[in-house]
Amino acid sequence: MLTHAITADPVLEFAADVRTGLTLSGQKELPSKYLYDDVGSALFEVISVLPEYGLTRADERLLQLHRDEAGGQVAGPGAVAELGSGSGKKTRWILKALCRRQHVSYFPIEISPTALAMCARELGDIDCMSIVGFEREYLDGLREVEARRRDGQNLLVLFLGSTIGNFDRPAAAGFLRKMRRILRPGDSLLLGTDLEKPIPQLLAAYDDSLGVTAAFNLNLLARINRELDADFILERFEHDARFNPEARSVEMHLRSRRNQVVTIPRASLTISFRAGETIWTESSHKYGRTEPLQIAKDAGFFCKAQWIDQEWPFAENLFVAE
Ligand code: AVI
Repeated sequence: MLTHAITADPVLEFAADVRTGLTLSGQKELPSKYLYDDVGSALFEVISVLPEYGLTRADERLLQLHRDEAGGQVAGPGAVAELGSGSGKKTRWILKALCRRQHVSYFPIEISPTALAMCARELGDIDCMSIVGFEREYLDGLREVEARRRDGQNLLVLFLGSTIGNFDRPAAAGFLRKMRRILRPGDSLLLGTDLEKPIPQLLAAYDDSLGVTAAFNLNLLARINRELDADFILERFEHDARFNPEARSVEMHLRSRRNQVVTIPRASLTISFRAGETIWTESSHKYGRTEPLQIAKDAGFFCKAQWIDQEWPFAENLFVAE
C-alpha cells in the first residue's frame, strides 16, 4: 500500500493539546483522538469483540447483509474513501462485493499509521483493488482523494462504526456539511450510527467486566508518560463511564483517586488534581432513528436507505449527495 503521511511534528502537537486540555479552568479534557496510539488501537480491536460491546458486530452484520445495495451506488470504475478505517475488517464485505463488478480504488484515511498498516494487511489480498492510504485528519484526507479521483469516477465514502458519535451533535452536523462541500452530486455516504438503548446496557458496553475499556482509557495517561516523559502513576486514576442525559452520550473520564501533582516535562507543565476530579476523554453520542436522516438532509444529502440491526439497535444509513 502506498501511504501519504503528515509532516507536522506529532509530538509537539500532542504536547500542545495536552497542555491546553489539562489547564482548562473548569473540566479538564483530553481529545479522544489521542486514545488511538499503537496500544490504544490494539485495545480498541479487543473492545470490538467484547460481549458487552455489540456495536461493531451490529455494524458488521448490516454491512454483510446489505453489501450489494451499498456497493450498487458505485457504478463503473469506482473509488471508495473510508474515514477511520481501523483494521479494515468490516469493510471487506463491501469492497469484495464491489470488486466482483469493477476495479476499485480504495483510500483509507486514518490518523493512526498502525491502523493503516493493519488495514493494508487485512485487505491487500482483494483482487482488482488498489489501496492508497492517507495518514490524515478525515476531511483533509477526503480533499486529497477528491483531488486524485478521475473524472467520471463515482465516490462512496464510508464512515462506519458510529465514529460520528464521538463528535458532539453540532460538530457532527458541521462535519457532514463540510463533507458535502467536498463531494460531487451523486456521490454517496454510508454512515453508521449507534442508536439509543437502555442506560445499563450502554454503561456495560463502556465499562466491561474484563476491564479492557478501562485499560483503553488509562492508556492515554500511559501514552503521555511514554511520549511526553510525564510521571502519571496509573493506579492513582480510575476509569469512569457515565451517561449524560442532556447530551444523550456515554462519557469516559479518568478520575483521580487522591490529591496529587503530575509533571509533564515535554508539555512544560506541572498540574494538580483534586481527589475525585476527572479528565474527560471521550463522548459517544447515541441517536434516535430519524436523527441521522435529518442531519444529513440539512447537510445536502438525501436518504437512499436505512437498515437497522435487530439485535443491537444500530443504523446503517445510505445517503446520496444532492
Ligand atoms: C470508535 N468509537 C465509535 C468507539 C465508541 O463506541 O465511541 C470508541 C470506544 N470508546 C470506548 N469504547 C469504544
